Amino acid sequence: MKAFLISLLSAASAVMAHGNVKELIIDGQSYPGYLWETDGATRSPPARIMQSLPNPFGDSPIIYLDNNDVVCNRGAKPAQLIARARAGARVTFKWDKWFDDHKGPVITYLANCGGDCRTANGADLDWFKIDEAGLGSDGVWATDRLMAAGLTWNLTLPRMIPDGQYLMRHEMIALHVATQLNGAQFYPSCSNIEITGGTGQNRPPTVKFPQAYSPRDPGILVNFDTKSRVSSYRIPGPPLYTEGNTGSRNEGSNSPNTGYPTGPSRGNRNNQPSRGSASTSNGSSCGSAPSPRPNRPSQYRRSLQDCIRRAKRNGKQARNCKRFEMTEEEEEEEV
Ligand SMILES: [Cu+2]
Repeated sequence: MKAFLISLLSAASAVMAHGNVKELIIDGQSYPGYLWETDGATRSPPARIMQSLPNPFGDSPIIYLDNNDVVCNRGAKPAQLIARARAGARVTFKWDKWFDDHKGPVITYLANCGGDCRTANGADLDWFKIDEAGLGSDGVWATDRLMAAGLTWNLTLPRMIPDGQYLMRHEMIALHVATQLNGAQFYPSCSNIEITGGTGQNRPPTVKFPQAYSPRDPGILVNFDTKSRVSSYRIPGPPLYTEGNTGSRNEGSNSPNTGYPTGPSRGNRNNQPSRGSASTSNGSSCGSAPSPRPNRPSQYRRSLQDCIRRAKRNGKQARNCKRFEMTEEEEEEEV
């Protein structure tokens, strides 16, 4: 009975409030985010620039990468307002709350809607990364910088892309249990902006979501404990889109350390806590995984089965589930 209660409690804690963007300031103009608790509780939610978040659990993590939830969040519906933004405008994201043990990168992408973003489905679009920060060379995580800046994140829009309507996907990724497969937590949202006045000469290479992320990417399935000093971290997704060496695009951003920062090793490995347990004990509301940590191969197998089951249920092909398959090496390990 006690064990049952404990597992119920930890399952509940896995869906407790974490955070999302409550306001965007674009080119000096303030826009509310999608306020899932109130907007999502009304029959006809007010028009927003941000695609809908689920209610309940609009601020809970996305875990699985084998479906479209990670693109713009669960059940995201196109937003009906569009924020005007000059090319090169400053964008500020204001988050409502965050846990300081939820450490990881802050990443923002754009995708041209090819016309009207009010009917846009993020999974159909072509994305490029316009801002990223992970582990700074000072050893400070981007999420910590965001918290220190009053839960805000700033970036500058590109100046050299074609004018038009874009979906802007902004996310934090929490890595506190990411030593486990499907342990990383994604907190994405997508907002409509219309960029004008750009020079238009660049056509950035693009990726699709959710395919841009894979459960075993080095920045998603990690080999370090975020409670210890981490020496390097590779931000997931495609390379950052940059506009030559003008160096101006990221001015005013609180993410000066772009690229794939590999900070200096900060040594003292002796002080690192044991990695045996993935659960935290420092008062986080979402530190522990919903179930005890199985060894990795059987967890892959379960993810594969989950993936195939979900694909079948949604009438899709299980082709994307291939990435959950074990390597021969891992099969052997399990025996
Ligand atoms: Cu959490």
